[in-house]
Amino acid sequence: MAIQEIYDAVMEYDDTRVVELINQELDAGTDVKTILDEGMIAAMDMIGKQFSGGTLFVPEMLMAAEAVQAGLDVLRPHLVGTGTKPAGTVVLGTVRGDLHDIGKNLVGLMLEGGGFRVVDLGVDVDAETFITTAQENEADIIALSSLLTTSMPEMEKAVAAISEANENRNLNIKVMVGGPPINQNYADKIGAHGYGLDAPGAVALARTLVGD
Ligand code: B1M
Repeated sequence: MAIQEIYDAVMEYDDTRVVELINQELDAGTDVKTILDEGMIAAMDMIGKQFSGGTLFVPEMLMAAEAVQAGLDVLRPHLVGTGTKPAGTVVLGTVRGDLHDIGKNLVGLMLEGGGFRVVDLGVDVDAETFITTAQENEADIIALSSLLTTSMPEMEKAVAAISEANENRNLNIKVMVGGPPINQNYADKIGAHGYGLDAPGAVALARTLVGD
């Protein structure tokens, strides 16, 4: 059996098969990161390319995303540690106007696996909800994800609102940002405290931001 079969099952939108194959790979001792990178993320990349090329459309993208989500649910216990005291609390979400959540969920899983307590607000989240949730949970970090060039301005607005809240409400919340259209330059430009290229990068960054 090969990781290729997981890739193929995502490409065929077969969530039952994805779950079955992942369980088999886990039983065989395959590394979780290999399953993620070479099976599921590689398939989502291909789906994106086909969408860009006009050979595949939104319903198919959604079905592939559902297959990946089903796989992530199986991997969750293997990514999440049993940690005692959390390394810090992160309020996580995809910014307003953006409904993509697979990468954000992956970041959340890896943060949990890295010992952080994660409060996941889901998708299409406005700046004030991020701030009030962070206040209520005494969070150290707000983590913003954006997949669309059209939702990047919402990220900028959220970072500005968090920065204002830090000043006016006497808070000390760090902001980290990520997602495919985001890069270090953009993070610097909008005044974020850090940029995570991918889920492991987000964990390393979160550790730095809480001073670990
Ligand atoms: Co959409 N979509 N989509 N989509 N979609 C993209 C993003 C797109 C690049 C496809 C394309 O054109 N090739 C394109 C955006 C173009 C752009 O703006 N530049 C696009 C578009 C246009 C759209 C719609 C507008 C399509 C339409 O309706 N005409 C629409 C928008 C809806 C909305 O949000 N308002 C739309 C809808 C959808 C679906 C609902 C069908 C579905 C989402 C389902 C879901 O998420 N539950 C979907 C999908 C699946 C995709 C692609 C194919 C896959 C995204 C994904 O999950 N990747 C995507 C093309 C692609 O990326 N290849 C595409 C896998 C995931 C693991 O990677 O999200 O990059 P990623 O996350 C990574 C890193 O970026 C990083 O870590 C993650 C793991 O390593 N990361 C962070 C992410 N957030 C982070 C935060 C951090 C740190 C790191 O710190 C806080």
